[in-house]
Amino acid sequence: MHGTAEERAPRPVPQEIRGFLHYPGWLSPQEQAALVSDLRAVAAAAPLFSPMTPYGRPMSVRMTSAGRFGWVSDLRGYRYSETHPQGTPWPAIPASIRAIWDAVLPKARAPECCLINYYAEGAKMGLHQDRDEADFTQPVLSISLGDDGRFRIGNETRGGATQSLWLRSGDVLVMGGAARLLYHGIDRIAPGTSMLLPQGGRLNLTLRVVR
Ligand SMILES: O=C(O)CCC(=O)C(=O)O
Ligand SMILES: [Mn+2]
Repeated sequence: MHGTAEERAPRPVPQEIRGFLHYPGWLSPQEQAALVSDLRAVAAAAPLFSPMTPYGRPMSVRMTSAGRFGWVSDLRGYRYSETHPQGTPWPAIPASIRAIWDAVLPKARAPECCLINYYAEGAKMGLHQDRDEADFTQPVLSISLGDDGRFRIGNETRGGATQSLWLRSGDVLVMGGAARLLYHGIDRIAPGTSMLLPQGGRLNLTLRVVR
């Protein structure tokens, strides 16, 4: 033991809910602050934008990405793109974020996209499936930072009973295996529940294997 600042609490054991694996408090407060600083650099190169749905309505969530591919949406549809709407390649996935994927999912392929969603007060994300990726054997890993978000889980088709849980700052959630194609979304965020982001709101990162 070194007795230095490097020590941290053991990583949490996952709680399973409908096949999703929830790791409450995976990241220490120091790790969360370091991620936010890395994300500021990503957003400086690839600014957050408000995607338009293919149906012509702006999403309430603002987005950007890091990695070889970023997720975009406009009147042409949902897809992965090698460039930001401003025309530039996406910045690399920060090593601090990649390290979480490697620690939680040592057997998975390398992530090719880190989608960054910013929820200001009032923003939400309707129930949807993540199915723009080519290989559904590969999980999606989600990291929550900032204010609490109420995450809703449905079924493999629209409708039916749903269940919800609060995702808090520092939580990691793995959507893989039988849960990979379950409908999910964010009902709402709870403003003022975290001091991590000076402007408030919630950041969610999803790491994805695209091809
Ligand atoms: O914000 C979240 O926790 C979920 C985000 C999500 O489902 C997505 O970006 O596809
Ligand atoms: Mn999703």
